[in-house]
Amino acid sequence: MITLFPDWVKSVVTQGVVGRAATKGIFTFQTWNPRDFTNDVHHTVDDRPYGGGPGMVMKVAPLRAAIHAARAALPLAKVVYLSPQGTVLNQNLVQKTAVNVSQLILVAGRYEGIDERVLTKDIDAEWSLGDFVLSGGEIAAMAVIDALVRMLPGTLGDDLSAVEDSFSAGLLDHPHYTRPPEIDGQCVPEVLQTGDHAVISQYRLQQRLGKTWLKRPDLLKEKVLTASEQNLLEAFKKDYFSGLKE
Ligand code: 4FV
Repeated sequence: MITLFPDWVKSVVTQGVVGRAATKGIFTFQTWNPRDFTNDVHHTVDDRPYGGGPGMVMKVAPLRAAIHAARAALPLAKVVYLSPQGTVLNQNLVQKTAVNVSQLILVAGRYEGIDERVLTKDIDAEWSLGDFVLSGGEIAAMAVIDALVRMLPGTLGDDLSAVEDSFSAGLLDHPHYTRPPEIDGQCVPEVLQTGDHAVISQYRLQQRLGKTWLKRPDLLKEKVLTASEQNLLEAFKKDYFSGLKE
């Protein structure tokens, strides 16, 4: 990652599931700081924008030199700049990248952004975390790292976890419960306590279909349902609407 805040980023990336994956050698993580590629006494990495206006812009030379150093270490890398103008990240993009990209250089901007000449000459792709503005690209870059690394074999205790995530198979995730079986008058659905895995699997698929219908109908429009899935969803809707009438 190209960042002006390597220590902060390292303190995050070395934690939790992602940190353990790095320890296990499932992926390696390095940072390059444009400030280390400056030649002036103040280690200047930003300057005022041509044409006037608020804020500062990241200068070409230090950023380009940092990207070149990263490319020298990772010659096969795809160079991605995190910005609100990029392709909005989703699970499809994460899965495609996890399968096809072995080296990734994530460029985290600060200030008002980077000089456009870096964008046109040094960047292969622009990705966005969403339609909002952050103070720096690091949080977006760390989100990309987290989403990617958990897709790598061996990162999650059970690689199946990533398979059944929200958005896998184009559906939201099913509800989750754990002990106790009843608390504050709230019970765990009986079906989950039967130990009948076929029935449980059907229940969970129905919940995924129903939740997606309720919360993200746009995803459902993209998905061709099997006859069995359609029946499960219709039964979910029937229960849902009869519950509304009570
Ligand atoms: C952003 C986003 C984002 C814009 C100017 C960093 C900031 C500052 N990055 N998805 N949304 N970046 O807001 O990725 O340099």
